[in-house]
Amino acid sequence: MAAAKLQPVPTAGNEAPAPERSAEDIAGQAYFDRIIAEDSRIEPKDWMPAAYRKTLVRQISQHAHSEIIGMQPEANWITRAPSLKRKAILMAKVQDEAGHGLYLYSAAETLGTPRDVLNQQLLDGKAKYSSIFNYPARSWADMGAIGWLVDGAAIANQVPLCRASYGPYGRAMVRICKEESFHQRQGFEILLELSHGTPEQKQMAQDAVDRFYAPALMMFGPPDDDSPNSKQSMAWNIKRFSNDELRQRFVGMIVEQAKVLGLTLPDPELRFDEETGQWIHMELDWQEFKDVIAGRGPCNAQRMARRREAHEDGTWVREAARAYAEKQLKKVGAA
Ligand code: BYC
Repeated sequence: MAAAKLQPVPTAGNEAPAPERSAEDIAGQAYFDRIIAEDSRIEPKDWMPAAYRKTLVRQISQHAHSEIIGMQPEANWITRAPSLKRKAILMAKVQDEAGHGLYLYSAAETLGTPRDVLNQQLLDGKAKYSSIFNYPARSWADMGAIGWLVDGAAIANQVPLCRASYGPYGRAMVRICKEESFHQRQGFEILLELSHGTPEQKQMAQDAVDRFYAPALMMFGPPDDDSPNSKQSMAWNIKRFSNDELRQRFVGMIVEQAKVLGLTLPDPELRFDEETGQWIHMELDWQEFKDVIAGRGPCNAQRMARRREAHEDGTWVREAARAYAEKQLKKVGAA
């Protein structure tokens, strides 16, 4: 039997000495700590810890990818919208999502990672995007459920991000949240109309809510004790509330709205807790959540195939834009 190799045990004596920090880094860290303690904003040219930059690029780019992939379930329904007015509204909403993706990629770029790189990570299947967009949109009522529940969950999650410590992210979120509010209302209104329509239409609305309720609650991320990034992100004032706190708050909001809709939330354990003054929801299927973010959800393969196809289709646009930019540069150079 081969002798087991002895691993060196780090002790105070043989630890590698910590790399020396430059005076600039020390001053930068002090500035950063003060800004965070004062709850002010870090801007792109400010010194920031490498881990803070990395966390922001991760979260902002995942968010941008979610907006772009999130266009697909609704875009599928544009040609099948029940009226010209509904079609126009849905088209505007899907275009808004593209805009959100662009603001967010721009915010991520201010941290030094080019958009091409972020996009390639998505195309290579290395980047995450929100679990919710791996569920199918089966009926017109799903446009209502997506607007009401998915955009509703997005607002509950994203309003606190308007106060994120990184300036470009917080500012992008302000505009996104305004547009998300319109999205949520249009979804609510679709469901309201269906739930006051024929018994079949009401059933279609209920069926959509039944399918989107649990996946919408999962949008807030894993439970707090299984959320590796929350603690640090909250200490840096990127996240202001934990995943569970926001999920709880969202459930409290939709309980009353469901009553107005005349629809029921598919949650046998839903109850109001007098002591905490909060609505308690059922335990979610976290195995399903893990499967979906690992690429094994109902529509992951379809969503990624469509995204890659759209990227290919857009090659000529990128080439034309590049050629135009080069021409403009030459003109400036010649002047
Ligand atoms: N789906 O430590 P945790 C929209 C990942 S777009 C997939 O709690 P964090 C809309 C998480 O990334 C909605 N993955 O992470 C668009 C992490 O993985 P990594 C998108 C998820 O970052 C079109 C790991 O699980 N909204 O509204 O502290 C039409 C551990 O989680 C999910 C945003 O992106 C998930 N649901 O908290 C309509 C908002 N949850 O990176 C609507 C901005 C977690 O360590 N993002 N993961 O490999 C956030 O607020 C936070 O990133 C999250 C997660 C609350 C989502």
